[in-house]
Amino acid sequence: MTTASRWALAAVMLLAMIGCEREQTNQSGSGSTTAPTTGAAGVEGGGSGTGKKIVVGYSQIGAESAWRTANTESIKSEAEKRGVELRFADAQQRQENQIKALRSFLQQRVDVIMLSPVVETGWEPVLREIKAANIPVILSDRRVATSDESLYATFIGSDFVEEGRRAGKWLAEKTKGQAVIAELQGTVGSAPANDRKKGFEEIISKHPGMKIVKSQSGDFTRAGGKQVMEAFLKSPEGSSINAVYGHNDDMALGAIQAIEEAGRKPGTEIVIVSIDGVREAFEAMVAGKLNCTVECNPLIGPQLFDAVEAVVAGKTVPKRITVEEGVFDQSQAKAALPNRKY
Ligand code: GYE
Repeated sequence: MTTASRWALAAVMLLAMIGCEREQTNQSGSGSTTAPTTGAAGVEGGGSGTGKKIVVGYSQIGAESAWRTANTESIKSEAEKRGVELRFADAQQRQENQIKALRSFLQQRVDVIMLSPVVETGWEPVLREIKAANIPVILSDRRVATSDESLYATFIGSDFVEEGRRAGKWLAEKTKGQAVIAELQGTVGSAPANDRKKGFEEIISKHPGMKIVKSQSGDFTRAGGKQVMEAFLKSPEGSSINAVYGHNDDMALGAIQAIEEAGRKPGTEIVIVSIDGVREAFEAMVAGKLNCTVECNPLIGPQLFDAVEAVVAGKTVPKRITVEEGVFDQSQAKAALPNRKY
């Protein structure tokens, strides 16, 4: 063997060793703290077992809220950690963009398609096309309305009806069942807007002294929440409103601005409860402007990629995987703030 070829051989061996080490790191690093393990044994370093990289096409809703930003970050970083190739498409909150992205992933013959559907209905035709091509679909965060469960492998996300109930229960207790409520709804037709309304109404219907006098969509954005709240306050019912229910924190934070600009006091004169538990909501609670946030955890990257690896390995995964969450009010905000991860 010549000196040159000896060097070449040594280099190849060194690269192989580094490769092995990286695979081990990937494997040990892939365990999540919260994920119920769907199991991904036999999957090497994020590969499909044949050493081939898993390719995932992911259609994300957009970047409408702090929750969404944290969700995207969790998914991107988990893909990177596991050595999965993630083809990411931001739909800017439009279903037509999502359908285009899904058809493009289909053409690219990705291994798995992941979808966070902006609204609930209208997905069946494209999901059938994907099923016909034998590409597994994982629903992330929001569900689709379909009676055909074979159109997706699993749905990983929160129980939005329960979140709505939690917000309702907290408000009923806080106001002793007496509240004139303005509701800021999420995106029209989306699962979290539909379900959070339903769960909340289920609770307040038991309290004759609690009434929703205004209800409109702020599209889950801060600007939307501010604009809608401004209009609410100027309406004939405006002066009687003494509670706000925001389907997410961003809209509640926008509403807080509108309330302050109208010369009223958020957190005292008007009690505010919202959903998500983003860092800024905790800051607003510490400042006394927001009263309560119901947690909805966006950090589901580890659970999603456990499922991705499992379906690629041919395993069956549960049709529904939920995320564990809590409720935080002002009295807990200061202590909880340093530990908030999103
Ligand atoms: O609450 C909101 C986001 O689907 C759970 O979407 C998600 C919701 C979240 O825009 O902030």
